[in-house]
Amino acid sequence: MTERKGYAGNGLVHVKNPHLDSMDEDVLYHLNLGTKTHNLPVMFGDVKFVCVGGSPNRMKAFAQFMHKELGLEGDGKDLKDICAGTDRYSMYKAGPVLSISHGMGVPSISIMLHELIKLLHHAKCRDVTIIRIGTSGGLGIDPGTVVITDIAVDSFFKARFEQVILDNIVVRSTELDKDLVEELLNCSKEIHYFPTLIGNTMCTYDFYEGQGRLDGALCSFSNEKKLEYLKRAYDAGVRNIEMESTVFAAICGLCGLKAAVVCVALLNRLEGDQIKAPHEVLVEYQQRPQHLISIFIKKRLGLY
Ligand code: R2B
Ligand code: URA
Repeated sequence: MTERKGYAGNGLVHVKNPHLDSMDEDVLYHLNLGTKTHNLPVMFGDVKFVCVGGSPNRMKAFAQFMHKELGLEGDGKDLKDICAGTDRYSMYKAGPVLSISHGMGVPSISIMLHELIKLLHHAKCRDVTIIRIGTSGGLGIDPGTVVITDIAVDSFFKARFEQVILDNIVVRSTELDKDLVEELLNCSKEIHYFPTLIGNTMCTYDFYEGQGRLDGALCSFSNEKKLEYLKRAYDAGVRNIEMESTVFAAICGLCGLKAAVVCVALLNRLEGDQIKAPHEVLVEYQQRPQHLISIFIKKRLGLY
């Protein structure tokens, strides 16, 4: 069974859970927020852009960067972690931009997205665009290249995400917003110091064996088999590999959120497995998707 995408004609987030209405309180446990303990509409009602990424420090840096770019009052340096009461995720707000970490892998981002989307629903947010800004392994592309995901695919190069619900497998579409992809590519034309391209992104359940690496604690395949698989992925249009895009696309799509995935490639997987670039180089690479998204947000707000 394939589920249908959400339709949010009024711009509101579409939660598809009949049980929520009968709950007198909703505790967003992993975010340390709740409908009785916090005034979510006041705290978050003006959010229009949600940016998510794996690392808490990177998402703090992004919020500080956006604070400056949007010319907001005060020192962006003292932005507070809204989820400070938990060390599962961190969350920062800079005007209409919410910046949240999601940890590594499908289960981690999935928990965060359930609670984030309920938060946007309780806060009555409208017309929210959500973007994952992350890192990835490139396929046949230079390290430092930024990939805007066209289609998020699984390890079989299929545009699907399989969610086990009770003891059923439910197949969900991983379609992303095509217009958003073009809008982001247009924004990338303003930036000349790194290449940006559109390609398919493969999402895996593991960094080592799951991404065909030879350098994990376990490996049962040869270099030839690895390269044969990665080349087939390349021929299927895959240009980068990461660990969250399919579930991100599936959940956001079902809830009527316009979503995009923008990841920088830290290495070219056809040339190796280990990430050996110096720390400063990796830090600069990770700022590239942030730079692109800042132009996108400023253009949307009429500030660019
Ligand atoms: C990219 O980087 C992480 C693994 O190093 C993972 O979260 C991902 O998708
Ligand atoms: N993140 C991944 O998931 N894979 C890589 O190779 C690099 C970053």
